[in-house]
Amino acid sequence: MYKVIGSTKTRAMRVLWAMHEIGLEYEHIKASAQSEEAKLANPSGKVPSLNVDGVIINDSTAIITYLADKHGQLSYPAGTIERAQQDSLTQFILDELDAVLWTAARHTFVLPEDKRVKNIKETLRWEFAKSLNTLEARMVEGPNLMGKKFTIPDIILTHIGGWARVAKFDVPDGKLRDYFRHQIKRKAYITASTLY
Ligand SMILES: N[C@@H](CCC(=O)N[C@@H](CS)C(=O)NCC(=O)O)C(=O)O
Repeated sequence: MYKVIGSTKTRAMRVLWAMHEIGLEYEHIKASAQSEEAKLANPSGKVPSLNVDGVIINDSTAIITYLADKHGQLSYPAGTIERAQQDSLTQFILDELDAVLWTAARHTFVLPEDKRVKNIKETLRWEFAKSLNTLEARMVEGPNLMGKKFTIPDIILTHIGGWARVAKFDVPDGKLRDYFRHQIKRKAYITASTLY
């Protein structure tokens, strides 16, 4: 039995979305970051975690990759060129977009106030915009990042699109906006995003 630990308002949303795309049964522990339940699964107190028959996996990308490989969906098989290209997109999105939004969040409400750097957001917004341009240049004919096949980086990127909107990081009109509009119509996304 799978147990997803982490509220929908966090990166746990990525895991819940993947669960619904694959069609898996799971229990949802709607724990906040730094709650007792989160700390039981991960000493850092971060969410999400996945409990697989008593064994814990931390990190949304590690969890989704495990589920995708195990159930043969949302991913090209390991050892293929397509998988290498898919992983390359995943790493770019994590390094250049997820990390930037996370740094903005840390300096807004996560770090103790005396550790926050003021005015860091201006630089982060600039970096984010630059990375969106790079990503657009890498995009192939869709509707997904890897073309016809919907894969792991689509989940991560689309989640980041929603996060950017909430954090007021601009996504200008263009290929990526159209891409986000398309992805958020997926049934599994809508189902997962209405869980609390
Ligand atoms: N790379 C990790 C990041 C996990 C993470 O930072 N989660 C946030 C919530 S989305 C969290 O728990 N933050 C609380 C903290 O850092 O104290 C993942 O993708 O799961």
